[in-house]
Amino acid sequence: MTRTLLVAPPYQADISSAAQTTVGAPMGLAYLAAALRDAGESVSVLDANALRLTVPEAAERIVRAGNAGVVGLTATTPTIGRCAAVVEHARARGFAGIAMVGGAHPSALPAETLRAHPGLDVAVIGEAEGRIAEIVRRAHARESFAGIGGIAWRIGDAVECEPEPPAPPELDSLSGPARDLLPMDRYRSPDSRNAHTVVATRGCPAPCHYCAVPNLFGKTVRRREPAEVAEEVGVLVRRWGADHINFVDDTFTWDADWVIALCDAFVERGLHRRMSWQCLTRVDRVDGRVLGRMASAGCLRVEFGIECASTDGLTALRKGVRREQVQRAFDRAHRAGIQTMALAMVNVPGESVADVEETWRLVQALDPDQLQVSICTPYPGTGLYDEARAEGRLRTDDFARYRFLREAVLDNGVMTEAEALAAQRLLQRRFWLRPRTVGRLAKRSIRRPSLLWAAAQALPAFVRDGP
Ligand code: B12
Ligand code: SF4
Repeated sequence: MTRTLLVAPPYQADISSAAQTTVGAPMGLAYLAAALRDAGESVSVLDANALRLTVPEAAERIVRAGNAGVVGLTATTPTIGRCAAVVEHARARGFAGIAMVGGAHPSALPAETLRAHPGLDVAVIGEAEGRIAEIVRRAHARESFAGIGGIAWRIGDAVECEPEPPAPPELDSLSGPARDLLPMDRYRSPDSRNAHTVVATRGCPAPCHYCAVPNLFGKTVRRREPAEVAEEVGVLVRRWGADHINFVDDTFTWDADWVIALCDAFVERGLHRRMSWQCLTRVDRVDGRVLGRMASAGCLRVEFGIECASTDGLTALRKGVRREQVQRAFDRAHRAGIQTMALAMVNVPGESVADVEETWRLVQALDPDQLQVSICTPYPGTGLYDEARAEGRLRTDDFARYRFLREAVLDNGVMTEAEALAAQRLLQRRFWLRPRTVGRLAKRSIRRPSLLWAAAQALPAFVRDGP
């Protein structure tokens, strides 16, 4: 019988029509499951999202799993309410164990999370591999969590909180993610029906005002050994049939020498012939040499956060990049033969509808292969959230609405909510319906039929609700 069940709540239906064509593994839970197994704990993972379960169905699985003594859920800001709802439904069906949450949202607002959701008992702050076995042991034994660090817990009507987590463990000392506990046949992306996620680094030193990553993973980039990463990719290819890898690191190319060593490790093992890969990075952390090596090691696409075109907007976001650097990075990637995805933003503090037009001109000049337009959203754990809250510029306290592709919860001081939403849709539609984008997609679909499948999946919702 499973004593501990880790749960990823359902959220797929809430993200954009285009984003829904990607289903990714809950990597945090997979790492935690491995750490628990190492400690001899019997653990299972329920990826309710990939399995497309509803909240009551997920709760039913918790109860059917033999009523695990501890349930641990992973939460971002828009999914914290969903996590609490899963627990409530499970309790209504007889679940009497300890319910804990971790992830970006509880890490930013641990005590508030417990106060807002009486069904939740424990909120864990930051990376938890080093502490999870002890937390779970104490939860089963119903002992106090005092002294663990980086944790909030409920005692009767009160909430105790130890806000400082201990330093996270070295990444190479962690056991690899317990993929055998995940529904591996469910993970896909537009590029492949067998696409899998890898985490090679954690943390980011950049000062971006809107980003929760430095709060969650710290302000230095911690990297795994390139050979270890290549071994993990090799297992994904051989054991799980992966032919596309999505590196979800936030600034994959922070260290050029590390990237080159990783590319060499792929090539030495012949992996570049068996899979393609993509990553996310900053425009000021790539040059022609690195991009060239990435291309020859199988890199299909790089995603760059371009945010917005106006200098004032970039200053408000504290992005720390200039427009010339953005253009240079896209030109270099295209010259190296790597596709690009531009991650743009509207509703940036102080931005007007005219500024959004400027962003559209920038997008046209960059000529990316793909575009995602977010609506600037103040997530807890960011400077933007603290500032917007202090200045009364949050349009709602309902965290379920903090979905950066669907809602405009920040009053940016200039645009109305309707204008911000319209601006996002306009940019997305202009881009995705332009003949150049459609033509490229059609051409690439000949080599990658999964793209056609993804387009067919996304199209009805795209036409109905917008991107
Ligand atoms: C890949 C990714 C996605 C994928 C999700 C794939 C998946 N299956 O999870 C997609 C594209 C679908 C996505 C969507 C969204 N994402 Co996202 N995403 C990421 C990204 C880049 C990597 C996630 C990851 O794998 N991290 C690596 C693992 C190891 O870390 P982890 O999951 O956080 O887990 C560790 C700790 O948090 C903790 N922990 C986590 N869960 C639990 C549970 C328990 C019980 C315990 C004890 C501990 C614990 O321990 C883990 C191990 O150390 C992160 C940024 C980042 N670097 O993490 C953003 C990030 C998580 N996303 C973010 C956001 C905002 C979203 C969206 C809300 C955007 C939107 N569309 O509106 C949606 C929400 C969907 C959702 N999952 O809730 C924000 C969250 C901020 C916040 N306060 O909520 C982040 C931090 C990005 C950012 N720049 O700010 N995302
Ligand atoms: S947006 Fe990207 S570069 Fe900026 S802090 Fe977050 S992860 Fe780092």
